[in-house]
Amino acid sequence: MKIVKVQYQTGELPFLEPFQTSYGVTKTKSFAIVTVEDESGLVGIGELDALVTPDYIEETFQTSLLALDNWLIPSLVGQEWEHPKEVFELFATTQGFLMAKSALETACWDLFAKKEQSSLAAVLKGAPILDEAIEVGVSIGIILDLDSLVQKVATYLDQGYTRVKLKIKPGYDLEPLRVLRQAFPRLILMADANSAYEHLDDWDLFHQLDRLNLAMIEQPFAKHDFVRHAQLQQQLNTAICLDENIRSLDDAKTAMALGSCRAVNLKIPRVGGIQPAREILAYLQQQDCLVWLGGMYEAGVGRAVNLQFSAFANFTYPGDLSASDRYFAEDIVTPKAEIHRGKLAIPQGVGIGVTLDSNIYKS
Ligand code: OSB
Ligand code: MG
Repeated sequence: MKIVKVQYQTGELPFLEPFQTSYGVTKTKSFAIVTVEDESGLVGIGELDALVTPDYIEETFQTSLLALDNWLIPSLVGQEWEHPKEVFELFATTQGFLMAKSALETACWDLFAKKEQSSLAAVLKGAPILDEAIEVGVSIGIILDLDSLVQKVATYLDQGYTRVKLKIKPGYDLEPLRVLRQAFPRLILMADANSAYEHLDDWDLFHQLDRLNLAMIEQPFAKHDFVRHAQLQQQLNTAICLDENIRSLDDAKTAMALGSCRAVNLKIPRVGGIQPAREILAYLQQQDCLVWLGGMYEAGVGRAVNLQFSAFANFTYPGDLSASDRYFAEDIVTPKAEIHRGKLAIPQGVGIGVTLDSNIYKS
């Protein structure tokens, strides 16, 4: 196949409520929808999910667009490829910009699956997909008022979410987690620190968290620090889960070699696309590491990619793959991801299974 034309358009969706992490507060979702067109005029779509600030990773929405314009789109247009698993390699001379690469790469997978008249999940699996829906979890931002926090969690549990992740930061950690554990003794509960801890003094805190029966503690330390995560993992019964650290298969190998974690939050945009994600998944599963799918507050296109990938991967642990209405009043695709009895339906159409609404760039 050959991509002859690439276009993108940017948009914004306001969050229903601000979302606070140890990095700060986010109020709107910025996204770009990328379209790739082949010689026959068939079009695939992908979503850029880079954040506007360089806190979670170095790449930002603006630098992603710069990389798309200057290096990535020119590397893709006019090149022959047989299968989308080859597309990530076309970007090899450009370092970094994994989220921009993912937007293009996932669009090529959508295009290929559409050409095959198959769902993306079935193309990835090489077999029909039998499941119709997948179990999902929810990521909850910092809510200082603990009664409101308990209320919020209760609402999500009513909607059927089967796992709750709470964002923590120094000064907002043990207490809210204790309160949640007391209110919901059997809840599958985990914490995500987004790299907020650094000092040895914090280690006492982790020993206290270790007694709360958390499913895992995500990314306590800095994003390139494998050694300290390994030292902490050795001391805890609770699994450490890495997010920011894992950008490539090499990172996954480093983490396994050092014992830095027992779980990984895998995000397609963070590792550069579907092909790198499935290679990392296969390697980590073979290492008996628990892998689950994370999120980047995706709009409808990115959310559909995550659903297709989940349908293929058969994750054993529910991901941060909530319904569209967990974040947004409106979305940009049909059908919207909706929760029914704790599960999201896998869209049944070809490719990523959803179509773009015509008014998507209204903001
Ligand atoms: O750390 O997992 C994270 C969102 C943006 C950047 C980093 C993270 C997150 C989330 C939200 O936790 C997950 C989601 O519901 O999309
Ligand atoms: Mg995280």
